[in-house]
This record gives sequence, structure tokens and C-alpha cells, in this order.
Amino acid sequence: MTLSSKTADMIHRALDSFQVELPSWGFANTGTRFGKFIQPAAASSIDEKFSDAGQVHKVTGACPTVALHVLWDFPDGLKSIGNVNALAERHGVRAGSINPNVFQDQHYKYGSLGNPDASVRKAAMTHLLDSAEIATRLGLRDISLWFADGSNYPGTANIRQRRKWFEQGLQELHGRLQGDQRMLVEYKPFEPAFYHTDIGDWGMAYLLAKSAGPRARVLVDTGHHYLSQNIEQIVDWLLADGMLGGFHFNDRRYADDDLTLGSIDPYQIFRIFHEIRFFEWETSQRADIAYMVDQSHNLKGKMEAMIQTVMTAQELYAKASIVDHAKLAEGQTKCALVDAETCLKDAFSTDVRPAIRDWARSHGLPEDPMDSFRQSGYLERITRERSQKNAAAGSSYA
Ligand code: LRH
Ligand code: MN
Repeated sequence: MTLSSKTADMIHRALDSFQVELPSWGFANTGTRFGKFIQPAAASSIDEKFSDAGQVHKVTGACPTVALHVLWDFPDGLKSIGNVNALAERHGVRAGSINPNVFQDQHYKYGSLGNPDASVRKAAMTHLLDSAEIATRLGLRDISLWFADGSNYPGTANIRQRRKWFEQGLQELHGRLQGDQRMLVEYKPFEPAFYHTDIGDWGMAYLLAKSAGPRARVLVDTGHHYLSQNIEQIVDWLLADGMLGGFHFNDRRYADDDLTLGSIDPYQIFRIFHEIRFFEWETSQRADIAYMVDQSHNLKGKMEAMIQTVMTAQELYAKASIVDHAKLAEGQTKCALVDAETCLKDAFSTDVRPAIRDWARSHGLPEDPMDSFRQSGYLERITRERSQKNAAAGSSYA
């Protein structure tokens, strides 16, 4: 069924405004605690990560920024930010959010900002402030914060005291932000901690963000919820209070599986996008949200997984953008349950791909990004260039 020109226009306008940020670590060899399977073409240097992200943006036109993880991308901290702008120039994608890493080093065994050892809290604070400085020097807006802090056994942590330390640390970091900078507080119910996690759910992240200051927002990682949680309801509460800063999109069957977006439950991501578009229609304001991907591609080819992810995100965002909001609002007011629900189901079951191909063509982009990438020979080239280096990298987790 061909789409009406009105619907096709709505999709084109939606795609013109939709951008999703790619994680540099999504192009690198990652694994699980049971090991990692080395991909010869995987990226390891920041140059290779910008190059790969540049290819995905080249064929999709929808991912102009790359999220950077401080320890993984700036091994020497402030000293190694020199060539980021040159890389952005060369590969056609810019640096995006800055992700400090206070979970990897040995001294974070009992936590970072929540660690009973004041010298460790100080070390964590120094890294957070350095990360903010990196963002400032690179002219970047978002500092994206995730803390692995927590405990594994009842009674082993003073949860209330740790909360105070987090409040103090996040207030200090907030005080260092400038211009339109924001700090995004990410929550996660468990892993690597398996008894309590200090920032365990949206409410804890919300309260910590509020106590930090007006530049703090909450970041929703779709994989950081119990299976029975209604994520789009959390999104609505954060939207209503102006506290929704961004997303880490991925998919899961069980826990924080970090699988490719929409691979398990595409309707979940559609419902999230719907609540945002409905909010924007109702308030006639654009929600100031950073759409980002956070995945680890342990089995799929990393480049193709990323292209698939961006294409799926565009498709689900386009579907959510053609919901008949006026008809929906009327159905909600009248409790016309079937009519209201059908507004979403009609949009979700609409094949928007022809309109996306038109949009791509009208922007000089390939109609089929995956085929264009496969024809480009890029994968063959990076495999030749990187396989030796990657083979040298160990595969065991421990
Ligand atoms: C934690 C997390 C966080 C990142 C990491 C790579 O599970 O979602 O956002 O820093 O993954
Ligand atoms: Mn995340």
C-alpha cells in the first residue's frame, strides 16, 4: 500500500531531525565473562573508531557523533585529546558525549564515589573532573555518567552513607560544568554488583540529578530494567519533569544483554519513541534528548550490526512519527480503548521503508545502506589493515 504524501512528508520531516550517537566501544573487540571472540576487522585506536563511525554515517546519514569512553579512547587523559578534531574532520563525524570510567581500575573494587576509602573517592573525583575538562576543551555538551558501585552481600555496605558521598561528588562535578553542558546520570539495577547498586533505578538517578543541580538529567539505558518494568512510563515521568537527558539504546531477552536495537522487541523501542513524539505534539516543544546506542557486538560483524541498528532506529522513529495524535488523544479522553490502541498498532504495522528510501535518495544517500556498505570494500580493507594487530590481542576474558 503506497503511503499518502501527507504521511510520507511526516516521515521525511521526522528523519530530517532524527540523529543517533554511536558508541566508540561498539566497534572494538568486546566480550562476556566467558571470553571474547576476536574480529580481525575490529577497531582498537580512536582513529579506527572514528573511521568506522564515519562509514556508518556515510551510508545512513543519521549518526554524526561518536560517544567516547575516557579510558578506552583517551588512554593518557587530557594529554591525548590533541587529534580528536582532526579525526572528526577526516572521517566526517564529531565527538559526542564523554563517558568517564570509574569502574575498571583495581582501586575501584569497593566502588568509586561510594567507596569507604576517601583516597579512592578522591581519585574518582579527579577522573570525573578531568573528563569534564576534556569535554570543555573539545567543546562537547554531555558528560554521561555510569557507576558500577554497589555491593554483593547484605550488610557489607552503608547504603545511606554512600548516597551522601554520591550527592557530594555529583554536586562538585556539576559545579565544574560550563555553557550548555549537562551531566547525564545513568542507572542500572545490577551487574557487576549483585546485592545492591548505588544508582539502581530511575528514582535514585532522578534524586541524585536534582541534588546535583539544574544541568543534571537522567539517562535511560533500555537494558537497565527488570523485564516486567514499563520503560515508557518511566520515560513519560522524566519527560513531564524535564529530567530526561538521553538514552542508551540496545535490546535484550534476559538482562543487560546489549544486543542490537529492535532485534528482540522492536515494539518496545516504538512505544518509547511514541511517548516522546506524543509529548512533543502535546506540548509543541522538542524534547532535548540525546539518542545514543550502547551495545557490544560479540558475534555479529560490528560494522553491519551498527548499520542495522541505525536503520532500525530510523524505521521505528518514523513509525512513531506517523501516529495520529489527535485521534489518539480523543480515544484516550473517551476511553475508546480499541480505537486508541489501534492508533499505535496502525503506525507500527505501516511499512515506512519506501518513504525512508525516498528520504535517503533525496539526501544523496544510498537507498540500501547495508548493500552500499557491502559494495564499498571497506570491510575487506580494514580486515587487511587490522587483522594482524587484532590477532595479537588476547581473547580470554581473565
Ligand atoms: C553499563 C553501560 C554504561 C557504559 C557501559 C559500556 O552497563 O551501560 O553505559 O559505560 O555500559
Ligand atoms: Mn549504557
